Amino acid sequence: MGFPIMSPKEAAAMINNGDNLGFSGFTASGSPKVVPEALAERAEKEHEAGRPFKVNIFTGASTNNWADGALARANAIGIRTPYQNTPDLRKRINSHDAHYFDLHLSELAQKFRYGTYGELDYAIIEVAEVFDNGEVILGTGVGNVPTYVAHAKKVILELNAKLPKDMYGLHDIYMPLDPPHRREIPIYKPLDRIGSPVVKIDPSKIAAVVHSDRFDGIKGFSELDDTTLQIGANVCGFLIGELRKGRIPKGFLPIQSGVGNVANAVLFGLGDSNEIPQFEMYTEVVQDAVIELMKMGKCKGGSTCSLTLSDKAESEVLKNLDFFRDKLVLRPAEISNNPEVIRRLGVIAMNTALEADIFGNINSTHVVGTRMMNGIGGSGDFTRNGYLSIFSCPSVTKGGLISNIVPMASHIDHTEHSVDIIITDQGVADLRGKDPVQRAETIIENCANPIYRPLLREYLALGKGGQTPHTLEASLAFHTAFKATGDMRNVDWSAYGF
Ligand code: 0RQ
Repeated sequence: MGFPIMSPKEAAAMINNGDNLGFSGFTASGSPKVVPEALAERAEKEHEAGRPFKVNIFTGASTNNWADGALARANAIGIRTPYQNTPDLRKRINSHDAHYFDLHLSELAQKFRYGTYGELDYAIIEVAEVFDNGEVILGTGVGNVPTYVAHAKKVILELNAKLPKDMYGLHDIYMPLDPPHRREIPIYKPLDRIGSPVVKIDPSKIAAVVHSDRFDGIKGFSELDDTTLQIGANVCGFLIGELRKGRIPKGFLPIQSGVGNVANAVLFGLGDSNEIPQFEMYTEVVQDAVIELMKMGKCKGGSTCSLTLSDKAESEVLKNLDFFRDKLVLRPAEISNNPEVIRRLGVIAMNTALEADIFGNINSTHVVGTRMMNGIGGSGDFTRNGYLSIFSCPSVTKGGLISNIVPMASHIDHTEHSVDIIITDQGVADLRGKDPVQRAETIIENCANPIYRPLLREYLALGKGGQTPHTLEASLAFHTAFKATGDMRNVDWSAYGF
């Protein structure tokens, strides 16, 4: 291999204060590990010497504790987009040390190509293999790699010894032309392959190859509790009902499922149900549950942007690639999350909400309307374009101090126009074809926790007309009560003159 081999520290030393960096991967999967960690150490030393040092980081989605975590602890992140989920970075975002803008994941690559965010100084890319002609086999996540390597002045590769060379053939790398030349993206079935198994990098751009040998470092899921299991059962019951009514075709439709314990429970529920036929996924993350469903034969295969697997499941997949190769297609984020393809395939989109309001608007991102949690991620790409768009969440959080069903969402990521179904541990609210008051009634009676139903009914009754009968001065009364007393149940309508 004719490329310069460097230590993480040497590679990090090439990066300058204020540089724009593009990272590989999507979630912790496929994100660079050793170079960002070395960069964070360098930033700490620069800060100790009284010199400013921050970099702007563009990724596929969230990363890992060696990248977002270490760089945030070192206060070395200037601009950050499009998604994150690391506690240390969350703190920096909410204190404005890091300037985060929250973006639909499908949009970042093309916005880069349109020139919206300027140039990339370095792309830092984890690979399973690099060839002398500059072609690389990627690892467990693709994200925005094709665009980043095409638009970076220089590329640093992390060659990860944990990734087998026979990952060749898992990836399907395709970059659409930009308007006005863009044509249809020719995916007609979830597992269609339309691109190349490798990413082609101009060899003259490869400034360093750095060796690494780390798994993605993703923890397994916690035991499913009763609430999560009930949500999973309610989602499955709803889907079976749609199947029986013929509103989902007998052969089923491709599924997208978000990350987290609820998503995992839903997938296990689908696996347990005899009535749900074998299905495919068109999704952005494949979690442990999907791997189990593939082994059972319930899931025939999945198109995804990443294998967001625990280290145990990752190791199992990498050791059994012959079994998984024809069941997995790893695509760039702008294709895995592409609105055109999602609409064409009729994807059933299933995502998690922080809170839903009684009229069907969803807050996925902001705790009590102000503090960023993670970001919208791909939930908007799928929700707006899915055949069926489902949101689930527990009916209450923190032992009942918080109702996840509120009069008015304190921040809105997905509007009433995009949300078909809301599901909690209490039941299912089918919002399709209902006006705002009908939606409110079904959400309160089917999804709200019984301890909050009387308060929500009272709020709805306060409304004095209009198609969406909000009482604006009282619309955030639940959140106000929570901020004042730590318990949303302490709403006092008399404080609003009622
Ligand atoms: O707090 O960590 O202190 O216990 O929020 O809540 O119930 O564990 O749910 O892990 O599935 O995350 C929406 C954040 C849910 C996630 C969100 C508190 C709660 C807990 C987490 P603790 P849970 P999950 C695919 C699609 C947006 C992106 C997306 C998410 C913590 O699903 O980021 O969908 N979605 N992407 O106690 C205050 C409320 C709360 C609340 C929960 N109403 N108010 N706190 N919590 N509800 C992935 C990608 O795009 C890559």
